[in-house]
Amino acid sequence: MKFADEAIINVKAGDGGNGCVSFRRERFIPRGGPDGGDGGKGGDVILQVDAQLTTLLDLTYPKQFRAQKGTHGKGKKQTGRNGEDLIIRVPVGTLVREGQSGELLQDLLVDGQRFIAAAGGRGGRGNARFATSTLRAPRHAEKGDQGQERNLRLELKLLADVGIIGYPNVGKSTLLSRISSARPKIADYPFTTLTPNLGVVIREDHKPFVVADIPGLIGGASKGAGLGLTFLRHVERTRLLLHLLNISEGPSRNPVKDFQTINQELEASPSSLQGKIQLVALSKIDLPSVRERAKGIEHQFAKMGYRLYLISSQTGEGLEALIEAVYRVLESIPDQGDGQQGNS
Ligand SMILES: Nc1nc2c(ncn2[C@@H]2O[C@H](COP(=O)(O)OP(=O)(O)OP(=O)(O)O)[C@@H](O)[C@H]2O)c(=O)[nH]1
Ligand SMILES: [Mg+2]
Repeated sequence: MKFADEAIINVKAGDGGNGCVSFRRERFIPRGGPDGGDGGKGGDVILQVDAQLTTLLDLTYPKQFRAQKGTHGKGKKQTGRNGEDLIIRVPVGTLVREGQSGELLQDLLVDGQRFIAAAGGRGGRGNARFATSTLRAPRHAEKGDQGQERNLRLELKLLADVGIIGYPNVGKSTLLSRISSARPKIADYPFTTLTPNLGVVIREDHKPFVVADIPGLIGGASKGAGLGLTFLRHVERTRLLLHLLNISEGPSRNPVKDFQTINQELEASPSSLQGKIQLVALSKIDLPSVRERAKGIEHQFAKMGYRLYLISSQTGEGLEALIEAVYRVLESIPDQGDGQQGNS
């Protein structure tokens, strides 16, 4: 499966132009000195953050990015032209990793931020530069340096404040569609959501916050079951997780066990989700079978130290109380990016 939030690209900066070997040839000046110019510098390949972008989709094809070469130096001390830089636009939250080792090279967070992905080669010096009092007619010039080339893995981490997590089909996307203007696909089967959806929650007297609806998780996800944990990196930077539970499938569903299973997967993930604050909500409270069991489940969670929010994305019940709780948590913890950037 191909995800637009990851792209493997090859970047090659421009080679520097060669220096030139040349001598002045003019009438009446029999032994003109060396006048070979320097080669131009090769263009850099630069990644630049563009806040308008939300995906890396544009980079999945083409995969190769080449900046222009510098041109060679010429006689009469003419310096070669510098190659033009190639600018690749990427969304906010792009992580740049070395293609093979996966080593993190840069974390692109701010609109306009730039990272030189491959540095252009230096232009070679022309022979005019090598003239000395003892060597008046140097017959050599430098070749331009080669432009840097490397493979990079780009990953997009969405910068959401809140991540909605839970089993497939519990109503995560429906909740997002209810509290924000996002319109994710909703359907009565598991794994409807294949890539994260984002929405902004706007309420009077509050700073808007961004919610990410993450594809459903299942037991074994850390070992690749279902869609795996690929998308958890999107919630690494969230300040809070909203853990959604659903028991509408009937009494076979044990919400405490579901809650623990997902949390074990989070523990097993390489990302830094352990210990993130979670709000826990039981969805589809409009269904009589759900409401019947809600009280007992509330008690079970209270014993574990969690307040259980009872919500229905269909009727809207409990949603404002949940959003208020989210605001309270967000106001009590530092902004995204602070102290979390190193954990990628
Ligand atoms: N009765 C009722 N049904 C709901 C409610 N919320 C969601 N549903 C239904 O539950 C089903 C699954 O909803 P989704 O929002 O697609 O669930 P999801 O958690 O995003 O699922 P995945 O994307 O597969 O992980 C849909 O048929 C929804 O209409 C609710 O509050 N009440
Ligand atoms: Mg969904």
